[in-house]
Amino acid sequence: MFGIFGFSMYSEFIQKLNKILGGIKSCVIIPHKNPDADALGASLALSIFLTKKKINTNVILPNSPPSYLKWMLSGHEVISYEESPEESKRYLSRAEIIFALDFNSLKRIGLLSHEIEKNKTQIIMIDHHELPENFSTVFLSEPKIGSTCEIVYNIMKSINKKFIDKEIATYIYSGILTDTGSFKYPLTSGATHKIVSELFKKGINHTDIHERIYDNFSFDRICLLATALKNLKYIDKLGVAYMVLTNKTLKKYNFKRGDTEGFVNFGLRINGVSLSVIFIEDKNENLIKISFRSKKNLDVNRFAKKYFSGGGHKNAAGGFSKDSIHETEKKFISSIHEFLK
Ligand SMILES: [Mn+2]
Repeated sequence: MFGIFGFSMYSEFIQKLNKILGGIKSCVIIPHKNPDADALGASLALSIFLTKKKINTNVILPNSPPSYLKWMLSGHEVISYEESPEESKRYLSRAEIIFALDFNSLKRIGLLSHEIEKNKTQIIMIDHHELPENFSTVFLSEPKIGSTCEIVYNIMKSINKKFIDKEIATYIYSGILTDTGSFKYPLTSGATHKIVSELFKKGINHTDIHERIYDNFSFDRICLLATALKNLKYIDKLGVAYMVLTNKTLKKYNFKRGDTEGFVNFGLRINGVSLSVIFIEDKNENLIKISFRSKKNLDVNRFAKKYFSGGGHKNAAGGFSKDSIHETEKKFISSIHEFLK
C-alpha cells in the first residue's frame, strides 16, 4: 500500500508532518503547471482539510486550469501565478510551509519556481512520479500509487479522518478517477477501490463527477477529435497508430489548452495496437509536442528519451521536436522501426 518506502517511511512522514502542522498558522499549496484533476483535487482537498485544522491555507496555481476543470474551483479562492504574480508573492511571503503536490521537479511549476527558490520556506513534497528531485525538506514519494489524491487521502485519514467531508471526498475521487484512467491503469489497486468505497460513504455523486469531467466537450472540440481520428495513421505490422494535428486544424476549431487531452488514447483502442502517438504543432513555442501511450512492455519512456528529448512513465510519456511536422513524422517512422526491431 505504501510504495517503495514501505510502512515505516510512511509513518515517519506522518509523524514529521503532524509536528510541523502543530507549529504553523499559514501555508501555501502548489500543484504542477497545467493542473489536471489529480493536481487540483489533491490541492483543494488538502486546503479544505488544513483550513479545518485552523491553518490559513492558500492554493497558488502556476497557471489557470483548463476550462473543463473550472467547476472544481467554484467556492474557493484560488489564484494563478501567471495572472496574479504580486498576490502570489504576498501569499508566499506569509506562508510558513509550502506544499508541493503532484510534481517532483521544480521545472514542473514553470516561472513560479524562481519565487520558491528565492523564498527559502520549507517545502513538503507529496507525489507519485518516478525519480524525485531534491528540493524539499520533507517528502512522501510513492511511485507505486496511481494518484496523488490517493496519497493525500491516506495522509488525511492518518491525521484526522473526521475532517474528511463530502467536498473533500469529491475532489479526491476526481483525481483518482482521472489518474487511474477510470480505474483501468495497472497501478489501480484493491486499496484504491477500498478508498473509493469510503468516499461513497461520504456521499459523493460519482455520476455527476464523471459527467463534469468527461461529458463536457464543446462542439469545436468534438470536431477537432473527429479530424484527428479521420487522419489517424496505422502501421499494421508494428502495431502503431498515430495522429497529427497541424496548427491550421487547431486554429480552425478554436483550440484551447486542454482540448486535445485524451485524444492519444483512442489509438490504443485498435485491436493489436500497442503504441499510440499524437503530434501537435505548437506555433507559439515553435515546436511539435508529442504524446506517447503504450501497452504492456513497450517502454515509451525510453523511446521518448532516446529520440524526442522527453520522458515520463513506461506506458505514458511526452516529448517534442523542433523539426517541421513533416520531418517529425518521417523521423518518428524511422525511429520506431529501429526501436521495435
Ligand atoms: Mn497525478
